[in-house]
Amino acid sequence: MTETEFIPKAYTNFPEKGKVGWKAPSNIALVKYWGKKANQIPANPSISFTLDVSATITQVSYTKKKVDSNGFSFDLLFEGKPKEDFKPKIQTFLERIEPYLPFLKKYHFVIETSNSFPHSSGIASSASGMSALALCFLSIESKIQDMELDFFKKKASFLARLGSGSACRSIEGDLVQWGHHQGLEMSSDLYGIKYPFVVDPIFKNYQDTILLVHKGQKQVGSTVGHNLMHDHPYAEKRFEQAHLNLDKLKPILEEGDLQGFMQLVESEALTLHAMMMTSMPYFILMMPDTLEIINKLWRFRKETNVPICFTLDAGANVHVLYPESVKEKAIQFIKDELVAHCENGHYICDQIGTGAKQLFEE
Ligand code: 2P0
Repeated sequence: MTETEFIPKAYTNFPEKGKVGWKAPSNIALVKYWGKKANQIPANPSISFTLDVSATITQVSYTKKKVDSNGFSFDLLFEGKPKEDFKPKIQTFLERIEPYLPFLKKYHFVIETSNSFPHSSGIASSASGMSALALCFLSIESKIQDMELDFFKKKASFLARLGSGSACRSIEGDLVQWGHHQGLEMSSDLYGIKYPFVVDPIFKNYQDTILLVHKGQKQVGSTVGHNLMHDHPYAEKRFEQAHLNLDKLKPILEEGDLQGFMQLVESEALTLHAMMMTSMPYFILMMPDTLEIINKLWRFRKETNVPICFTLDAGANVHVLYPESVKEKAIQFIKDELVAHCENGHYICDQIGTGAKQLFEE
């Protein structure tokens, strides 16, 4: 589909008011998105596990304005309290999505949002936050104009991408691919799609224990981070590698090849960090505890053969990934050896999830 296909036909009916609510999950990339072009177009394709526990709940009340005005009108409450510093990001999001949701200036919105994970946990909330908000606005449009479920999911992902790239992978479960890739004809730079190939059951209930090594603000925001890939000496090779890794991942997922999976996922995580270390300016986003965790995990895996591996986001926290069949052993190891490296001993037990859920519609 093209961008213009997401522009609706002229509306004929506008409800006076209503309220919608959605819960949208976070996601963790296996092949990473790092680098983008104009209009939130990714420099390379990526694939992620949709999470389950880490999620954002958003509800949007809408009331038709008495007098048409040219601007957006909204109040924002985060965990029950007005949150002025989130407003510019929402304003930019509304500006970007307005061509595709031309009803937005007709209403006043009250947006109430909260996260299932602590805001200052260093866990990306932009993916779950922007996908929940995109779903709320699209639900309102679906009351003005009918749409098919398949189109709804694509458009929700398309809109979420305009808020935050990785958010477009947070609409559906359980594996989502975003970005055009030759190996998957229906893939698109404009939205994420549910991974359509055969996946071995070993990957079905995969676990993700998120070790919160550093809960503070991220050292490098995503805009600065993606921009580091412009004029980066290794950018082209890295983008090529992401395509190759998606090709390699297909038989790994199909055959339940855990060794292949662990190797590819860890290499992707370290490559992401290597890109940040070799850019100008350069950053080290891992902390001493991040490295301690990685070394202990490798030692444990070598000694026990338990198939447990790690991945990283653009920060110091570690996502420990393993199949459900070794959950007991993995959790014991995490508690005995890794939790000591977490800030205040905090970690989140998450797993693969099935995607966003509508909570209500009034
Ligand atoms: C990912 N990350 O694939 C990569 C890996 C972090 C590390 O996408 O600027 O918040 O909003 O499009 O999606 C984080 O960047 O960036 C990210 P924007 P986003 O999950």
